Amino acid sequence: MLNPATTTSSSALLLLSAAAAASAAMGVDLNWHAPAAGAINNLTSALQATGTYGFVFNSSRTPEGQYGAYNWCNMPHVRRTEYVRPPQEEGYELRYVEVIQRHHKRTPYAANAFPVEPYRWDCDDQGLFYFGQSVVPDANSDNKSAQTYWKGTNSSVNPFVPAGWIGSCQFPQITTGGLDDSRTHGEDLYGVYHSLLDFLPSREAEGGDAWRRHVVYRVTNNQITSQVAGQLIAGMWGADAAARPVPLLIQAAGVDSLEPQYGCPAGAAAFNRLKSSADARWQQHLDAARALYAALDAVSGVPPADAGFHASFDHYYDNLSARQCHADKPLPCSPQGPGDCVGQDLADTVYRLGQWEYSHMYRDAGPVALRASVAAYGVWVAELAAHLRAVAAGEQGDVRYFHNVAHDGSMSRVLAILQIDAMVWPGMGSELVFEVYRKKKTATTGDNASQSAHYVRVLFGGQPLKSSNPSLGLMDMLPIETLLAYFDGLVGQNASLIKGKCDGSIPL
Ligand SMILES: *[C@@H]1O[C@H](CO)[C@@H](O)[C@H](O)[C@H]1NC(C)=O
Ligand SMILES: *[C@@H]1O[C@H](CO)[C@@H](O)[C@H](O)[C@H]1NC(C)=O
Ligand SMILES: *[C@@H]1O[C@H](CO)[C@@H](O)[C@H](O)[C@H]1NC(C)=O
Ligand SMILES: *[C@@H]1O[C@H](CO)[C@@H](O)[C@H](O)[C@H]1NC(C)=O
Ligand SMILES: *[C@@H]1O[C@H](CO)[C@@H](O)[C@H](O)[C@H]1NC(C)=O
Ligand SMILES: *[C@H]1O[C@H](CO)[C@@H](O)[C@H](O)[C@H]1NC(C)=O
Ligand SMILES: CC(=O)N[C@H]1CO[C@H](CO)[C@@H](O)[C@@H]1O
Repeated sequence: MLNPATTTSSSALLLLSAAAAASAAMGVDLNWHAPAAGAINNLTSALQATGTYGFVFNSSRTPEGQYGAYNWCNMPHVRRTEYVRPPQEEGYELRYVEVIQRHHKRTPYAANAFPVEPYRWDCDDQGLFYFGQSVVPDANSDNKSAQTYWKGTNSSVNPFVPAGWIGSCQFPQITTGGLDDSRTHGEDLYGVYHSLLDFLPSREAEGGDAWRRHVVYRVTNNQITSQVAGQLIAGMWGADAAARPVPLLIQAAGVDSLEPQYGCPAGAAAFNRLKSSADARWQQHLDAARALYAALDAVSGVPPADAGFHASFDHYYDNLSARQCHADKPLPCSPQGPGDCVGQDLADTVYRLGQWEYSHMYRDAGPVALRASVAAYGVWVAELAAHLRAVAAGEQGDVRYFHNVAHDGSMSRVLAILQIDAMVWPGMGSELVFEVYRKKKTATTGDNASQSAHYVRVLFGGQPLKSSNPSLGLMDMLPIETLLAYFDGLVGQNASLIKGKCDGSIPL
């Protein structure tokens, strides 16, 4: 059988050189540039500092006056109170907004449970609504479904006990606190893009029909993103959104670009390598953390041979932080020795190492950190680029606002591709906003302005994102052509480079 990778490689390479040449012609730099050196990507601080660099890990509420600071439980997003409007006298007119966010706080994944969990985690105060219903307009009123929801249960007969967490929640599911945060997030977005800027219509306009024309919501195949979307949309649009159905776009399992789920062996191999002994810096951090691992294993009962818990701090980080974000879930104690508990210092060290690991994987590991993310997330970037291109061409139709609800792996890869100067592990609800502005024609910009006067502002945590790549820099009113040339050079228009980068027929 012919190997499609081999047969496509010469045309794929042509695509690659064409894309790179077009970007070079624009003077756009496609290279990786190192992030700034700081405490997060300094292994000495990760291991030896105390506390968490002022980052919050124990509440969705960021202390008054500190909004914008990192809060793992509920990351900052755009809000009326902090939002910085572009200078109006310069004539910037907002044309399009695309948001990508991580879901809000949740129960841990089952895989992150310790062998014996000391307490239950119940979710009886909410239901996960799940049903099919006709959306044909006539049928909708006649044949509505019952409002059915999942109620976690266990049987007094079933002798099998689930591994890890015990309780009526799904592991994972968005907790009631996470639903509250999702709702506030939606209210805040409405506060900026309707109340402050009058860019989106009011909730009431045209009896609630106006906003539906202008907005699109998209989720991944992981149900927790739909759980967030339900509350977020109700937070944005109020009672009407809660009363009448709202579609959520979702791509097919196995190819979903938002999660991402499409197969990308070369990207996965590159990620695996930078998290292995082949990467000296990575191995050095695991070696340096031996004593920490021993202490954690002793309290949790996780076997030292458990590969998942010892390949990185991801599992310990998730297991501990999910508890601390929920006030009634204390840090765990050993089931063997009462009083032998995970202390806050130990948890804080795990949190610092988690930050170090994300900075390594997505930024510090070198050009491979950029290239692996480009392969693994290039399809979504090309989708975003297509939206931006349509806006610049005045062909976006009615859609003004596109909101993606995704995961930390999604956010991290976008941040890697944008080459954020100070990488963090994107916490719950973390948000990136791409705003497209058109500069109104004025006497000084001349008649040709409409052809080229679109600018992009990228906000992370509500503030303009600073990139280490000199072509992107502070992403505050970047000419749209620059960002498109950068994206096209890396992923190709319509993601033309990504299948090749994933199957190995185009070099990463
Ligand atoms: C890392 O942090 C340590 C301790 O604060 C400091 O001595 C060292 O200079 C830092 N390294 C770099 C590369 O900044
Ligand atoms: C949360 O952690 C901070 C330190 O990061 C601490 O000062 C504060 O008391 C903690 N809050 C709660 C409710 O435990
Ligand atoms: C409603 O369901 C019934 C079956 O119970 C079906 O015959 C009917 O066509 C449905 N009505 C509409 C409007 O879809
Ligand atoms: C303005 O547009 C005209 C017609 O499309 C073109 O000939 C001219 O070169 C443009 N000027 C600039 C400065 O781009
Ligand atoms: C990308 O896809 C769109 C829609 O199918 C098409 O119109 C456009 O020509 C394509 N662009 C390239 C460069 O292939
Ligand atoms: C801890 O986290 C890992 C990774 O998310 C997960 O596989 C495991 O089940 C979790 N264990 C507990 C007890 O939460
Ligand atoms: C494993 C588990 O959750 N067991 C619970 C099943 O429900 C009974 C009450 O009906 C609880 O007592 C068990 O703890």
